[in-house]
Amino acid sequence: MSQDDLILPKDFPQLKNDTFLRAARGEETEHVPVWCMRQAGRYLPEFREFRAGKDFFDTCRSPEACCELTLQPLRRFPFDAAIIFSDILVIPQALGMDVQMVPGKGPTFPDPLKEPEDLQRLQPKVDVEKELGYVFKAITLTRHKIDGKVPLIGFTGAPWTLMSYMIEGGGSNTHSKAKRWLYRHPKASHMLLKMLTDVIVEYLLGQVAAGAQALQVFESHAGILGPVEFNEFSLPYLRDIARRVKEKLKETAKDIPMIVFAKDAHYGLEDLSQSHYDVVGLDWTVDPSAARERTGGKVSLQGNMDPCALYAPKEHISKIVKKMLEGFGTRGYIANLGHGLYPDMDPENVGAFVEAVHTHSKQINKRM
Ligand code: 1CP
Repeated sequence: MSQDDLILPKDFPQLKNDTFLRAARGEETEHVPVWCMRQAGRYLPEFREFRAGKDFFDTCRSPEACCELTLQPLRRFPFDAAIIFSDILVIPQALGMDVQMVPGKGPTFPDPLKEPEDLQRLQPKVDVEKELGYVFKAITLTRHKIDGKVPLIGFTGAPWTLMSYMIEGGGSNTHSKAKRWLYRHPKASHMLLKMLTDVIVEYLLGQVAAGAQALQVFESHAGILGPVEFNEFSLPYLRDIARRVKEKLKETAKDIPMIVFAKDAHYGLEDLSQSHYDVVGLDWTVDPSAARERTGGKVSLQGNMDPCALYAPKEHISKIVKKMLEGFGTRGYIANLGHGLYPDMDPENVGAFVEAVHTHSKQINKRM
């Protein structure tokens, strides 16, 4: 038997905890499920030890390494879902761009897109299986190794967020180079966004075929857009992705919940709740009960404790969690942070967060 035969996407172990999937569909659960964005990350000493001395994207290209890093947080905490270890910037790489992870600086594009002519440098027709097959292998391997403990989430960056990295060449406070394109080159911007959307749809379908049991789309840079630009350059593509992925999955009879996380796009909450996603992820700037009211029971909600609340003493974390649960209610709700964990966070406090979600939600459910 070859190495590839060992990780075929079939005969996966039976799922033992489907709380996360049921909450995503709005069904009743005994407790509120919880996971954290960046749960596989540098706040864990075992993560730092494993990653030490290795190139970030080399790690992403190793299915065994991605599997190990995905499983690490599950050995410590009773999370109700796992997210595959990878990065959103593997898509610009698949389109032919060079992206490096520079320690202490973050992702860096040595040769970012500058003018619309630069679009010609991108691969016009990406062979997703060939360019991103390593992510699919990581997902399949992890589905086997996770042994049905919890569902595995696949993910992608959304078109606008990826476009902004491809033009900025890395992280940015203003995103003014990328926004310049929206105002000066709207046609080329739409061309690029459409190109990214097509690759993303195939990429997500490939992740499901490989074994992903839910999908999250990260529009991390939504907040840099105003409502008008969001409605023109982000929302239509987010919608198109969910519509096309769902349409295709219908043929396979697979029910895969889709989550959209458009950070800081509070103005877009009503629209996001009617954009074919099952779950809308929220950052911490949105009040839980107001979010419920504005989304009118059309979707499940995910989020949204301020990650920095994890710096508080454990008893205080417990109180914050209780209030958050009371605001969202315990049905159709997945607890998470409003953004990813930071490297200096104490794993013990992450544990306290998870425990508080489980304990308080069980108590609230008992009272009902
Ligand atoms: O060496 C390291 O470990 C670097 C830190 C790191 C990690 C752990 C990066 C660099 N990426 C990741 C993994 C990662 N990235 C995951 C793994 C699964 C998990 O959550 O546990 C996920 C889902 C991502 C997604 C991602 N990458 C996003 C969307 C989520 C978000 O934070 O808004 C974004 C914006 C990125 C880009 C990125 N990758 C890494 C960094 C430091 C950044 C942000 C850079 C910036 O814009 O300043």
